[in-house]
Order: sequence, then C-alpha cells, then structure tokens
Amino acid sequence: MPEHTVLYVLNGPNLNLLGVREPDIYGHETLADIQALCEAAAGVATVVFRQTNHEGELIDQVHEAREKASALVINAAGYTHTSVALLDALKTLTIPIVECHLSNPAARERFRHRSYVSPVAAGVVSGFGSFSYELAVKAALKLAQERSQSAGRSETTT
Ligand code: CA2
Repeated sequence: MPEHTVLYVLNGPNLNLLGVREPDIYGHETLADIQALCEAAAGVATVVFRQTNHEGELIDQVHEAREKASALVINAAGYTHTSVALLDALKTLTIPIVECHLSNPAARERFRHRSYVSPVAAGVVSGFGSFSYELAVKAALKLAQERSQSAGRSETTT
C-alpha cells in the first residue's frame, strides 16, 4: 500500500451529464461539484477522480487503482447492473472497495436491483445524492486506515 493514502473515485457512463439532465433523480450538482465534495471529505488524502463512458476504459482504471490506490470508491452507473467484466476486474483488487450511487437502485426498476459490484464491495452507499459520495469517501478511507494499521501491527509482531 502507498505510504500516502491515495483514493480512487471512479465513475461510469453518463455521469458526465450530472446537473444537466434528470435533476429530479440525480440532483442539480455537476460531477465537478461532486469531485470537490470528495476532495474536501478526503482531507489530506489524495483523490484521483475519473469518469468514463467506456467499459474497457473503466476496467483499465480499476487496474490502475490496483497498482496505485489505498482504496476505491466506484459508481459504475449502468455497468453496475450489466458488467461481468467489471466484476472480474474488481475481483483482482485487494484494497477496500466501496460501491456508491446517487439514487437508491433498490427502490427503482427491477433491472437495477442486481449489482455486479456489490459482491466485492466492503459496503454500499446509495440514495443520498452527492452525500453518498462523501459518505463513501469517509468509509473507504476508514477501511484503508484500518488496513494500514493492522499491516503495521503484523510487521512489528513478525
Ligand atoms: O444512482 C446512481 O448513481 C446510478 O449509478 C446512476 C446510473 C444508474 O444506471 C444506476 O442504476 C444508479 C445512471 C447514471 C446516469 O447519469 C445521468 C446523469 C444525468 C442525466 C442522465 C443520466
């Protein structure tokens, strides 16, 4: 794990349209606003914040997080409900993963009830709009900190 805490926040397709379309479901904030909220919630930790509309690129970003991140927050958007390839990529990570959604997919259409991210996530934060991201960042950083503390303890006892 990196010495300095690095948190990856990955965003899937269409989230670049936040604040422009469907504000009744996804709120009025833009993705840039959400990035600023994540950076504020992360304090001194470095936030690498990305968005892509392409499945393969999202998977490349997950691979990058595997090398560089202490924890991952992911809102895979529509790929949450469809992408076995994304699940396969996420399964290769050993860092904590927190699944995040603006809306509450469980309260929406049936096809949104299945998540290919949840099986490998430490937890899921959904339904709180941009506040979901702030909560997810806090949770991911707490898990990363706990990991690094327990790694430090096992180093001193071996
Ligand atoms: O609630 C979430 O964060 C979702 O991940 C958003 C996805 C949806 O497919 C998931 O079920 C739940 C959709 C993202 C689309 O974002 C838009 C933003 C503005 C306008 C249109 C789409």
